[in-house]
Amino acid sequence: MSLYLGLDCSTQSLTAAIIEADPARPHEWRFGGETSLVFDRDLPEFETSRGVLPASDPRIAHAPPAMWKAALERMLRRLARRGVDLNSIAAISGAAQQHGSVYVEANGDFTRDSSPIWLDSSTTQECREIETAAGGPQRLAQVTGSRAFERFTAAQIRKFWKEDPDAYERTRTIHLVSSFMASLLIGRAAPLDPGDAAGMNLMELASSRWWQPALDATAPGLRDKLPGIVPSATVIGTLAPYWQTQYGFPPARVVAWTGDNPSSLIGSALVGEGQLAISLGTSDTIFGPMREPRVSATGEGHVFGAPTGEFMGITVFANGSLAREKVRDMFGLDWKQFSEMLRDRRPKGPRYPMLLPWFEPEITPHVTAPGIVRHDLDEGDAAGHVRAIVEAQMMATKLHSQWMGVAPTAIRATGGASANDDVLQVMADVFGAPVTRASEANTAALGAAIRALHGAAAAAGRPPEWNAIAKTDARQDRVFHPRPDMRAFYEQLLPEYAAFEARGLGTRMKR
Ligand code: XUL
Repeated sequence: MSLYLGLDCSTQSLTAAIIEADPARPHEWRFGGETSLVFDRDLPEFETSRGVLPASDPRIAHAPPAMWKAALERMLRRLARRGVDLNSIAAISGAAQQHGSVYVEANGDFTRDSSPIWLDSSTTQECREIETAAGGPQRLAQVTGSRAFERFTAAQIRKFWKEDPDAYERTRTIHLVSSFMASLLIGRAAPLDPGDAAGMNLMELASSRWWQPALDATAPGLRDKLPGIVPSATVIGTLAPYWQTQYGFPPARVVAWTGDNPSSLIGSALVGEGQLAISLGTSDTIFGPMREPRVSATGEGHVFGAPTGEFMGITVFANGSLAREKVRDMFGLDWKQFSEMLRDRRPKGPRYPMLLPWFEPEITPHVTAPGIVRHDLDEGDAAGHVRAIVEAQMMATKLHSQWMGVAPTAIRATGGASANDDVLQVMADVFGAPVTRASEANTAALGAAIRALHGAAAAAGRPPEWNAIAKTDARQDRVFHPRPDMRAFYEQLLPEYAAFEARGLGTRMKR
């Protein structure tokens, strides 16, 4: 038996998942367990809150790259000390929060101590400049898969170049979190994969190559500072001698890292068009595989590369777990009480209480000035708020994923909050489709382990079929079916919610 290690460097934690497989029968792999380091708790010296550095401007969201580096060291040490049979580790891959950028000098020092991450929304000006210079938002979306978005790396790089041109000049390589972590593993600059590179507004989706008009629109000399782009299944090197001498790891193969969302696609067993997953994490995301890149005309979502070599569509909502936690804390509830309130409250009357979930700047729809917006909802109504926040999130998810053109017959739920049965029941009712929850909570880390296995087998000349290797343990699945009365109710409520959202946007600065 060989072991395959998948790492996920997310916003708040670093997780390692292990699967075991006989390399001759890769599709019969078994889950071997996972372990996590939580940045705020386990690396308190970096003083982050939910993995983010404190900032007085709510639009700024940075994290220290030295924290991700320290977490990787700590995780590999932990695996070595916990008696994992290191010599059996055949391959390693990983996933990371998307868009965040790491600026490194030729000697490995950082030219920027803090990395802008996906929660940053401070680059509206740079987005407009890039869109204009690259031929307009439609053109940029057609070629790169997305209009310019604040958190996408191009706008962040442009802002850095404008604010600190000397430090930009000194920067040898601009990595994404994924290629930065992979570089630490192989001991030299690692390339990107098309899944994560598509989150920069700089790559031509059709060819997986850097697109010169977008590079020119972003900052001078950028081409020379970017890593290469290789197919996701590429073995990019072996574990560097440091890890071998320090902890006794073998020279295991390292497969290119990707973004957490492309990785979750594999960890959620989504390889055929028409399947969708909803991940309830720091951000809520809805995503699914796409054979051909169909770009959102309204700018609601993005197309990224998928680890299978095809594409994926995704819409991201910044106010995910954070908004659910805000409502829980506003009324001093625990999760059990939150769930009970969600379960008990039945819709009644023509005036239905609603809430817009914009506690922090929102990505979809674009909201730069956050704040609570209520409709027929009393400030002191705890149960009303609990129901309204979850319903609003699910209705927004449905509304803003219609551009993908997929009417899902089944939805796979992942992410921390998918552990909550009552949240998944609302999801099934709003979407009018059965929702399946798999047993493995961290689909990005699992997807990375599966990608390590796939990449190693492909390098040995036996690439496994994706639909045979990307699987979950169906015996552990739990399915939530839509309730006919609630499904009908939400079908009626959806246009009302859409109108409420449009009114809310009028007062909350839409793009
Ligand atoms: C994707 C996005 C988030 C991060 C979260 O576009 O911004 O889902 O990847 O880690």
